[in-house]
Amino acid sequence: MASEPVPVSAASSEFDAHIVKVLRHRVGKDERAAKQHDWYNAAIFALRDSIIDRWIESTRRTYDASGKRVYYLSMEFLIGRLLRDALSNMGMTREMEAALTAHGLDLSTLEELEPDAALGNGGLGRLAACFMESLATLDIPAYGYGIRYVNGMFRQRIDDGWQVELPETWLAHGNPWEFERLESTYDIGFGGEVVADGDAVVWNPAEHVEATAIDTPVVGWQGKRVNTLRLWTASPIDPLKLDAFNAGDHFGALAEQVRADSLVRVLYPADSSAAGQELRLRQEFFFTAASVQDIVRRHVQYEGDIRTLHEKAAIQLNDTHPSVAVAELMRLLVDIHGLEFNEAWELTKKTIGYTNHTLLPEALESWPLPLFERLLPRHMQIIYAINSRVLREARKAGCTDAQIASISLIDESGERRVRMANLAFVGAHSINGVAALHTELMKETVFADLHKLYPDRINNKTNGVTPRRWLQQCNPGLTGLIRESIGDGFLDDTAKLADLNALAHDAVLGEKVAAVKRANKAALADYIKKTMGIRLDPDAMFDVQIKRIHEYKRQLLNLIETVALYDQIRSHPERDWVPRVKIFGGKAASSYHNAKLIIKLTNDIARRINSDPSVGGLLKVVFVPNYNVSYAERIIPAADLSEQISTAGMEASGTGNMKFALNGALTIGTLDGANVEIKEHVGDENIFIFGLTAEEVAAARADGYKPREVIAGSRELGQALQAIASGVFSPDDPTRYEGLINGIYESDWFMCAADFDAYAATQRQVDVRWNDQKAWNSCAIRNIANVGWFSSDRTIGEYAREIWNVL
Ligand code: 26Q
Repeated sequence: MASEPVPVSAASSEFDAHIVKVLRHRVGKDERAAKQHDWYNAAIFALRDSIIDRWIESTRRTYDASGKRVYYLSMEFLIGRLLRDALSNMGMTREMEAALTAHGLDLSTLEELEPDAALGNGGLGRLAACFMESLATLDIPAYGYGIRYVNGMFRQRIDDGWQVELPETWLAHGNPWEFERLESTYDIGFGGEVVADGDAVVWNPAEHVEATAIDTPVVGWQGKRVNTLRLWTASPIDPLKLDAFNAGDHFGALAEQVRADSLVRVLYPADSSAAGQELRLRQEFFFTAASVQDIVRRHVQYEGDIRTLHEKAAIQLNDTHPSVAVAELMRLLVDIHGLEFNEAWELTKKTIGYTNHTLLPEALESWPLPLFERLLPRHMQIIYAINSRVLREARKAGCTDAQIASISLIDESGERRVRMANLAFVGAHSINGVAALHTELMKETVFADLHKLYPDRINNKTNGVTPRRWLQQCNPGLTGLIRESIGDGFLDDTAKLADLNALAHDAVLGEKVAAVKRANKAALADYIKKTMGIRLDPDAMFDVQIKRIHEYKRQLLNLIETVALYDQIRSHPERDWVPRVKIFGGKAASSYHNAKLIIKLTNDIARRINSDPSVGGLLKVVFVPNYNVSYAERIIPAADLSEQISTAGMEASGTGNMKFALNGALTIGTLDGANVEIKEHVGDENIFIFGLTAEEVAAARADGYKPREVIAGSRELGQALQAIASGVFSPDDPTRYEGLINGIYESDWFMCAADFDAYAATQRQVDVRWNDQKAWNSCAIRNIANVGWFSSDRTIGEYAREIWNVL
């Protein structure tokens, strides 16, 4: 970090004068002494002042109109950096640049000082961040509710090719975006017992912690509205037990502090398998209870009557992580506000909506009943009461015993467990999937019986991404070119990108799009050279797979094909191969052995291929360390080819797929998640689809799929697998990948072998298209023109009209 004082010069504008004043009075430095970090803080504080005015005005407007508010409850918000986003949405980027230039400072340098707010794992957390921005953009009064983790997503280091996890200390230099609201503090209880008090029921928790709100403003496009992201932090009610301390028990005296700290200490770094630890359930209840109490408190304070809650509040559950909200809201309505159970139940359902993000059985949350009962005894009673109601309805509707067992909130098949997805389903009036295919599969698989019982509840809301961050801010070159071509309308409404269709065959525009891409690739190549010491050729095809590492996402399929291609290039050096750079990035859950092995394999393959002179620059492989939101903002604008190759039926939606297409990359992908809808929008000729469909995958599994037979029928595949398994890429430990590859021979649950030939053949079609640059450019334009529908503004508009009844 630069520590040189920055040269002094005179203030050149009103805004500049404001920054200098802030530097002096809030940061406590004058221009002579100020370091880069002081200017960074001053710039944000100065910008913040304008944001606060809009924030207060937005809040007032909602109160005055007594408007309905949306409450988005999410364990994760993967926000990334805020400075560029806030400046751009406030329309103050130029002003800021000018003010900083007057002091010899560079905005992009200051932007790099901001740590990523990585309070999320991947897709689900990033979706929540895009949604917050679109809610503000559409002028919908909304609060995001979550946890202010002290350590968000871990930082990934690669040591000798292996992932090493390090804590990320994003708060080390303070956080200029946040506002602590000590007045918004709630007592959250755990454990204890439930006693009868006349007709009423009283829960006496054994433990208490305080939840305190810390707010961050969320600026919508053009600063129309500023909403609130409210994250909870925890503190002990009695931080230091003085009697214990005085009695000499210094550690015991601090136990409460430690217990509170642990609730907000870390984000669980798993994104696809339920961790199942007690601390996770405590975190879920902590932030959910604080949020629901805050919502109910606000409603009663302003409306007086709890019975109108559903008219003024829509609570959306981002997956099942906050589904204890169903029981907590029931508890507040019945135990605290004295409603009858039936009335409370109707009110709860009208208020709550639930979004499902996964069908993977191992990711469906359920808690051992004894644990749940010990931690939340009153909620357990309420869940039993809800269950008996629901099962009565099921009986009346004529459900079979098997159907009743699958609808029940309690899984009785082994040790008894509370099913959080069933709880969320029965407690919500709307249950939505995140892409059309995913929603259909929800109806046919996990929720089949619940869907039969409540056929009006499941609906689809295909995901979207915010075009401000994922086009305007990350790709100013392309944004400028689109403005020159079709005007500014698309900035307010991405549907207008469709005007580019008229220019899809304009060779001049095609070349300009390619020139922007070339510049973005050169910038990425520079960055990779600087940070990793690897030289990439910006004229090669940048073929990119960046996402969490998971077997269902099939980074392994990409790697096997890479090895096969390497083989081919060496065997047939005379052919005119398309030069490719294969870029991989992503984190593995700490406990996910095979995911970590896939990272190591990527690095082993990279080392071997990159140092082999016989491929002569035709093939390079890079694994970029610590992939995060900021890295995505560099890579996506520089990608030619977007890898979206999950086993069909397993990726609920995907959102990276949308970001790449919006930035003019072509997709190679399976008919999975939102790829299906992307294909419908861009047209079959402008996307490379391959592989089994979800239905075919299910059929193959049911019919006793035999990967060995498939491998025997594909020489290329067999050779690549043998090379990896026999240690060609791991001479230091030749058996390193034996188990991994054996898994493909033995079961191949994710169908890598089944899809290999189709994938490899499709990659060769990609080469053919690349060799016709005019055709490639025209496809890129078609992609940009036709993915405007995947804006999160469209998605949020649908939630607003069809689920929340706002707008
Ligand atoms: C649950 C219990 C205990 C510990 C961790 C978890 C946990 C945490 C995060 C389970 C799942 C997640 C995250 C899931 C996720 O990111 N899903 C993705 O959501 C995206 C937005 O809808 C989709 O686009 C992706 O397809 C989906 O994989």
